Amino acid sequence: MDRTAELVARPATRAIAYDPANRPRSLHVRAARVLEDNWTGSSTVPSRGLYPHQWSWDSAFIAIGLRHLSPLRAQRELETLLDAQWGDGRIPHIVFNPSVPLDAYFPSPDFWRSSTAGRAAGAPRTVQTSGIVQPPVHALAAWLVHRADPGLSRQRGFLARVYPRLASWHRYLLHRRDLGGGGLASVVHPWEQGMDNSPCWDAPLARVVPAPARSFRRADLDHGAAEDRPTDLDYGRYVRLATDYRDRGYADGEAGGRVGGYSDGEAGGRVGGFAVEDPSFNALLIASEHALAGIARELGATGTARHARAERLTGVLVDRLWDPARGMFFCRDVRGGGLIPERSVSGLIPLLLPTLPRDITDALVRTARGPHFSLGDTTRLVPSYDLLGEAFDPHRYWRGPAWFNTGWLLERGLRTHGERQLADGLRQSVLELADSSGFAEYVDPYTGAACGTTDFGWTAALTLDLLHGEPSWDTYGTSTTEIKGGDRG
Ligand code: 9WN
Repeated sequence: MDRTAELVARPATRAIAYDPANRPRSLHVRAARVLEDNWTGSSTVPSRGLYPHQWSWDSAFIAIGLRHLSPLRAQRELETLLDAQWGDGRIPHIVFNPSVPLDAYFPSPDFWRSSTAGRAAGAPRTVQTSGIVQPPVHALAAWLVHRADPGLSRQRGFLARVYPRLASWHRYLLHRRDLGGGGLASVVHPWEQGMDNSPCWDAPLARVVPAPARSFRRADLDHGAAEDRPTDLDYGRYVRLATDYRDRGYADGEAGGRVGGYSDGEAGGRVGGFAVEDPSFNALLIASEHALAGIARELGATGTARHARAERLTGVLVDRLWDPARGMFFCRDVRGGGLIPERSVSGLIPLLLPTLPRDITDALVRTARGPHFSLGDTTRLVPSYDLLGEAFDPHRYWRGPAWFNTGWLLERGLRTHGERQLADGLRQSVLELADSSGFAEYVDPYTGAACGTTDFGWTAALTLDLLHGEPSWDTYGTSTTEIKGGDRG
């Protein structure tokens, strides 16, 4: 039997009971309580203290969990985010809550000035947002939310309303953000990729002249330990990049990224100085493209053209970011040229993709289990960065700690490729650590000790999702046979 047939024929995985022995309340109830407490009435904050607004990829992960509690609220979560979409298709990384004081989070709406600085790019007038983006998990989330209650979804016309917005979001990324000209989307700020201070950004960020520390006030240090957070120098560079992008009217240039501020490769802090093709960002875009195919089919189209595009993009991802010698994907520094030789969990996340060749998925699994990430061995949860890397730090944000969203994505990837035992082990670790850490934002990968904030939205949401144990090949809404072959119309 070939692998596709095997995946389709495999019986549905049943959720494994997680034993919350000696816990006063079940894990499910406590996860639901976090989502309840973080719900604002129209969306969910990642954390009441540290992140008191709506974040883009957080909302997608949160909707994936929320669908098990309230499919209606999960739909609303995504609709609220999409209501803040810009005319050029971008989904902003933060949608600000106007009732939260300006000094509660930095950078605040008066820094981004979306409705004025973003006017030419079609920023909404009535809601304030940031001007950068985050990983495109949204179509995947919309599809999973629909499937939690198709009747309600059809009755509300959920997919028909979100589909054109999601399609325009993907168009924005694949055209306006193809800054390397090779077919993948680039991020223009570390916050866009979501793993903010990953050592992957150290080299491209070194070209950016930091904004002086006295020119801004960090609000994050009011809530988190300084040693768990990015440094002031990192922040200086984040601020410089965002300021320059804003002052250019959030313009991305033309398709191919060869005009506007991007053509000169100029250093010194201009936004053109930072452009990176990241494996996880692009893998999520491709996975979401497969999900859009499922949505298109539900709405009466065939969806096969989108699956074909996703399959083609998987090939581009391999051509541009795969390193066979090291058995994983790497970031490409579009301005500096070449792959960035830092091993990040981002380089394992393409395992999510159903049409990756077998030799690549095998190599990814070997790398995940090997000394750099130690899946199922010396770590309790897969670290965000190379355990043997010089920059490894088990507590500092994305420079080593293990995060629950990446754990969830790898669990899905392992299951997609039939690695059931490893997936079961990873699932169990995510559940145990979410439980013992109080739904931490991230944990020490060796000890599981909580870092950052607790009662974190996506940790609770993805815990719920894993407790519900959905079979993997359904993630894309269709059989892998359709994804891998058939008519390309
Ligand atoms: C900047 C909200 C976000 C996550 C990111 C995470 C962190 C923000 C910050 O929090 O970033 O966007 O202020 O540090 O790195 O992945 O989406 O939870």
